[in-house]
Amino acid sequence: MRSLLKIALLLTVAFAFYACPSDDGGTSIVVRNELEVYNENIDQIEEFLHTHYVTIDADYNTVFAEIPEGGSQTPIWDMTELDTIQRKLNDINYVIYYLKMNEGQNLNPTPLDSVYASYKGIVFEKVTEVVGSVSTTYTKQTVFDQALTPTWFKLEDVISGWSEIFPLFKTGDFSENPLNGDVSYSNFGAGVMFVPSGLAYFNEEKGLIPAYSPLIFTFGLKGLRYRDHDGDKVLTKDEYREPEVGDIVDYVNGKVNFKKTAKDTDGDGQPDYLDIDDDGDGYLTKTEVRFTYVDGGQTITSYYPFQGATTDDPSTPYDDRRGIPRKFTGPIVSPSTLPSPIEADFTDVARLRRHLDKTCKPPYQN
Ligand SMILES: [Ca+2]
Ligand SMILES: [Ca+2]
Ligand SMILES: [Ca+2]
Ligand SMILES: [Ca+2]
Repeated sequence: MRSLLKIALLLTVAFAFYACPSDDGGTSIVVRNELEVYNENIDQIEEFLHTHYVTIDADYNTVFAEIPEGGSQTPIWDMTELDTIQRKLNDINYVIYYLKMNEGQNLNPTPLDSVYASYKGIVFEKVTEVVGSVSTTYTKQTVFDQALTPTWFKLEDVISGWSEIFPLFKTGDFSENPLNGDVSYSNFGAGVMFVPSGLAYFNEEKGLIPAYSPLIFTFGLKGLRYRDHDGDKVLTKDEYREPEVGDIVDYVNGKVNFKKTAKDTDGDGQPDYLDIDDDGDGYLTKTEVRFTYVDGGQTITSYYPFQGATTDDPSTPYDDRRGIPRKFTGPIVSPSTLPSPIEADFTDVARLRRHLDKTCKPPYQN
């Protein structure tokens, strides 16, 4: 019974991997033991890291080459830019090696946001060639997919390796050439990830990727779009809580189950980033985070950001330093009125936002 269940689970894992970067269908073959495959993959990756060096140009284009006999090149394994993250999936402690060539300087995505990324995907395998009585073994690299011009991806929809590694990088700057419209990017997040097949396509053959192949992705994070999954005007990045140390990260079909670790203010099983009434008080979050202002004689409805700006922009007819307020804490003028607002209600960093506060019911004062 136990082994049947295990087989059923493995089959689920095997057939439900998401495709990245492009899903052109794949062929699944016999399902092998996941731990056995992982151990094999991590050996392949570590051997590659020990035997290869990398050259990187000013745009972080990356080329890997085998260190020749007696060569003095620094193996990737010894580079200070090499780091790891660990993720537990199906009782296996997965390690993802990655190179942080440049962290980037602006914004980083959560695993639920969209990234605008250029990338190159590489598979590698040991090949032995025999000519006469001489046999030579070398590592053959094959680029199976690449996008030199950045492309949009929802990190939720792509292989786990991507949704785990991209949030560790930030976007940079870009400028457009007014003469030809060419966009150039600078100081963006640029790296390389070495992904075991269990966090990619596992037993699927996809185009030039054989089943059970660990993958290398070089990538540049050129832009990102913060998403608002539930359309409640609070960005997912402010509703979703990143797993913290000690959290058990839950996986479904080889993908992080974001719903499990995300915060759920009202405990109704619907995490905040998918809940249109986060505190379960019967009033939509969207109505709890909005405010109105008058501009040119017209009353306009807008929505507070989660966190206000550090300085007020004089060109806007409202105070940009204000974010979603907490329950107002100012004086009660008469027994029939609600507490009046004070400025700290909009700016106190540690405040409980009113859409998360069950005791704070409409009507709201602006
Ligand atoms: Ca939202
Ligand atoms: Ca909820
Ligand atoms: Ca919500
Ligand atoms: Ca509510």
